[in-house]
Amino acid sequence: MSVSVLLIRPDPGNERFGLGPFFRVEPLGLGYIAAALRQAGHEPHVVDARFEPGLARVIRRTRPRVVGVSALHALEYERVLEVAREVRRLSPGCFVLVGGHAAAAFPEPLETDAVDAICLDDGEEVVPALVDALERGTPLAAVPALRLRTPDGWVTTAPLAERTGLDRVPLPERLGADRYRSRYHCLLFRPVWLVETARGCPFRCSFCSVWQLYGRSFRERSVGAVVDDFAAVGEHVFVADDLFWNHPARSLELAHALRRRGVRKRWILVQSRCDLVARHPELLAAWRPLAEHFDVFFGLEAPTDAGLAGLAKDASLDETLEGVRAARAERFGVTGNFLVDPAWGESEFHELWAFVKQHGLGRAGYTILTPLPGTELFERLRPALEGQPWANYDMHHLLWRPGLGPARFFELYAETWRRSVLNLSGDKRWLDWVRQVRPREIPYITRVMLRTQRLMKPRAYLAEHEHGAHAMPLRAVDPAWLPAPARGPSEPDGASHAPKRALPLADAPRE
Ligand code: B12
Repeated sequence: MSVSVLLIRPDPGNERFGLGPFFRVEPLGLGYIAAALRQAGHEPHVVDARFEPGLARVIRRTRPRVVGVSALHALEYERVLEVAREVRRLSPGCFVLVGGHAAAAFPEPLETDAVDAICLDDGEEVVPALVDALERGTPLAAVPALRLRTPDGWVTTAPLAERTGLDRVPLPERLGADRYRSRYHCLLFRPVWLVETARGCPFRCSFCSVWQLYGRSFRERSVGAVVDDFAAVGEHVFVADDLFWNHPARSLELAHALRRRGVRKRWILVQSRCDLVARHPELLAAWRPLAEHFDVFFGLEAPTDAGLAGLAKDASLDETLEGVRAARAERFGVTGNFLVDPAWGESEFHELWAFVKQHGLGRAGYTILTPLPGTELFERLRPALEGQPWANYDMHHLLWRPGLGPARFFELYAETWRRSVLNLSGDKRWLDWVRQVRPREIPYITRVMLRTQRLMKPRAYLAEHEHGAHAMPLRAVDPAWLPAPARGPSEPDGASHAPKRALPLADAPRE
């Protein structure tokens, strides 16, 4: 029998700082789960609560037996639990399941009475298996990759026999997301579609929770499925892949297949590494014709070799510069992110500003080094982080006492943002932004740009830090808890499928 399953993308609620207001994209993970449920004969409903808040009405409309709530970011844990509690109150008979990156990487905060199970892996196999078990009344303990609430406490079921192949569900169901399509945007571009061609990353950057969840594995969707997806979506595409172009031969094949199909978009954004494109400029040349505007978001991270090594980036500053140069040579828009460490003194800020200026990196953004749950860094700093609200894990809040003290730290952090193109009193003015958009988008881009100005106001950060809804005193970090600088590359998952530092990426075996 077909089971009605409601899949909810909650409103994270905390978007005063950070990327949230500038990038709103569809819940693609729920689209893949919906497709898997449809394949299994069930009736999925995807609801984006950022644009459709009334849960009571949604539940009346969809009459679910199972409600799945997505927890993509750690900053959303508290909101996810609020949604779960509301579902319980409105529909006590529903089974409440939580899943998504943050839930799988670190389920602990979700283990409450409001939740029945937490998905510890990707959802394409696990969710239909769980729904089938509920429908048939078979033991849930036999469903893989779950944290399960039982009368004896929370238990973990067996892991999936192997990582879910991405072709198991080749295309997402976009029916749900299409109801909100006009609301999805990335800065200037609207509406936006999210497309996934591959999942995972073989590198081991200390601040990232993705490789730690997926054991440095890297999975690819088949070229045919990706081409069908690209051909079906609209003119603005954000590629969700953790590391685009990781497999050069397949990336070239994909570019050629897309060109043969006549795919050409108005805008594409991908996320990649500088060292990768520095070594494979032919990928840039092959992909550039596929869009009128093509942005690449690089993990720039640090302006020095020592800084990169301290983050286990396994790349050099020369490679950063070569990657940026290669991308610019092919007329890619170069964006990216630097990490700002709360341990910094004045000189590290000045070093960053000088680097950004020298290399014209005004389109980069800046985030505060944040120990994400699911990382080793988080485990090390745990004693100092105790009690910090999850909503503050948005990379724009301090979670422990900075070396310079909060007031001076925020002054310098805001000053760092003032050096970006988002600063309307900097080199790029409001009129320059407006000239880039279609006339009907002018009111919208004006609103977005006004909101971004908060990133440049030290007083805004300080007010948030001292009196914000989630204000919490900061503890000092014992230097012994901080990671030792740069060790040699360790082995992923006990296997040997991660690229060694000296190997060209083309030779890196994949799962
Ligand atoms: C797209 C994306 C965004 C989008 C928003 C996405 C959205 N829909 O709202 C934007 C660009 C806005 C964004 C912003 C940020 N992001 Co983000 N984002 C991603 C990214 C790159 C891809 C997610 C995705 O769609 N993947 C493709 C789909 C198909 O996969 P999926 O979502 O994982 O879904 C599968 C499973 O997770 C599971 N699943 C998903 N939902 C559910 C629900 C249920 C019920 C179940 C059972 C299973 C399940 O099944 C799905 C199918 O297998 C991830 C990287 C990643 N690997 O997760 C980072 C990631 C989630 N983001 C991250 C971060 C840190 C941020 C920011 C804080 C960064 C910043 N600089 O400000 C901001 C926060 C914004 C805010 N205030 O809310 C971190 C989160 C780490 C953490 N533990 O919190 C990640 C993991 C990146 C990283 N390398 O560390 N992000």
